[in-house]
Amino acid sequence: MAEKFKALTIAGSDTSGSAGMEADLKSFEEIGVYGMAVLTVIVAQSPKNWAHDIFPIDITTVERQIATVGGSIGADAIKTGMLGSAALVELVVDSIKKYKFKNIVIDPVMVCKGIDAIMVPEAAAAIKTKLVKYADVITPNTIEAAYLADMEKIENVDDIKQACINIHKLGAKNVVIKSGSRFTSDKMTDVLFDGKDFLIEEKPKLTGVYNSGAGCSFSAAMTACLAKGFTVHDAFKTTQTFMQKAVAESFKLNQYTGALCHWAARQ
Ligand code: PXL
Repeated sequence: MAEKFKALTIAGSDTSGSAGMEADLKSFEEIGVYGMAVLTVIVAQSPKNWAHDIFPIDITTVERQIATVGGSIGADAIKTGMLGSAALVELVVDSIKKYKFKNIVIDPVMVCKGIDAIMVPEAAAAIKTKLVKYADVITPNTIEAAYLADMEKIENVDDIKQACINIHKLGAKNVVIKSGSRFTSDKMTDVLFDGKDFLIEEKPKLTGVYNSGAGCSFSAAMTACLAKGFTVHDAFKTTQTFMQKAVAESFKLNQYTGALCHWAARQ
């Protein structure tokens, strides 16, 4: 029987199912990795205007969940998503050291789709000063990358490359920045910087698609690939293929948002 690999996400729940822990577990499954989840916050969206409310899980409960995996099961890779407070960021840092987690993918969630202001500034500051240095791979969007890189704006591929260099200096081993939906260009550009070389993937921007949860899913797919023992470069390429299919088959959920079709490659 083929060896089974395990990945852990430490993330928030997106009740609508398109982002957060839900997107992570769906992505793990599609890449063929057993998924485990530590819940940090619950995000509920208003049916009236889709405003996001964040309900934190208390820190002891989060600590106990991490102990379940770290103390007895282990994980071949872990991913962090929305952490919601500086205290939770610190708990994650302590847990990485305590349980010697490896293959660490940090998705430094500071904003959600449609929101460009950093949601919890003290958590963002703790990510920058305390967590980034543990990343084998970090996957910020352009807003998060600008914050981490101390840049005013990221508007083109040269800006992305500069941000990669700045974030690598904070201690992240590999930096992945995707131009994403916030770029006005008609191309999508994903950049991987390994501290030496840039790997650049460019493709035409798909129109009429939904991409809520694309950042979470991308980062989770990378995590699952690392859990299977892929190199970071191979993880990046496999994730490109997975994402392209999932976005192409995305579908509407309601008047505000839609979701990726994580199972598109299976059809
Ligand atoms: O896509 C960022 C994100 C991450 N995690 C959770 C979310 C969102 C955006 O809605 O709800 C739980």
